[in-house]
Amino acid sequence: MSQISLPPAYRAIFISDTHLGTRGCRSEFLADFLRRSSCQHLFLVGDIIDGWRLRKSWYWDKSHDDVLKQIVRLARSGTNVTYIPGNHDEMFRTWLPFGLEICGIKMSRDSEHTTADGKRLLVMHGDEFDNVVRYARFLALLGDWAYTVALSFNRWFNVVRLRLGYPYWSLSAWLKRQVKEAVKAIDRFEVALAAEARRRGFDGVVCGHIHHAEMREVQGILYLNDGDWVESCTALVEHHDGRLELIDWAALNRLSFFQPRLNKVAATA
Ligand SMILES: [Mn+2]
Repeated sequence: MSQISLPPAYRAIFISDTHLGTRGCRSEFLADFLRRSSCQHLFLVGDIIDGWRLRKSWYWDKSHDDVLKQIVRLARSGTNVTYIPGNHDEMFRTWLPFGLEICGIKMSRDSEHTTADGKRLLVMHGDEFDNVVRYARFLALLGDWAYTVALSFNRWFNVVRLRLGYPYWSLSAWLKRQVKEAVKAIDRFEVALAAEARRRGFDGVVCGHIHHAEMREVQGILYLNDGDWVESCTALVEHHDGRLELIDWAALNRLSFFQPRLNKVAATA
């Protein structure tokens, strides 16, 4: 309770692509981040609750509840919370014309935010520009370890192919091509969002959707992607002087990304 009297740590926090309701969500880390963070403005930039999973395999545990409780707690303690539905929580989009507000959380198709130093930012999920991101984007995010695993797999894969009378097929060459295409797709996405921000007279754009945190200038427009809480644990924050920063919560806290379920750091309320 003593935390409530402290000034908020950040002016604004932007998170997206948490995919609550799926096993992939790093909900313990996210609940921990929200519990230990405070801000004047919290933007939930889409794909927060994964409604697609309602039709497939829904997964929900206490830590998913904790995330929602932390968001409601922030709203109750004076944080302006804006929820921008993405394509995985599009079920909320049909309700937007009614001016939906739940537990003090305002829902909006897109939004805007002006930083302390006067930068006007357009805030949107980004799936509106899906037509430019057709490639398997996860390939662009494959780390060295995945590549090493793929290469050793390739060796055995071709041993089997040879036995079955098929010619050699290079997985690594195929992967390299895919990665190149995925990188190009991400670039097209960034350019499309920057163009939209410029068209609407903004200095920058905050988005998510492609699970790839980034902060750079794209053709004179500030492109800010807050990343995700599935493949990484990233958030975009605005400091009180207007300075923007990407936070990697897992790296910051030296949390092991590969043993999240064993981590009990968020288990205490
Ligand atoms: Mn999305």
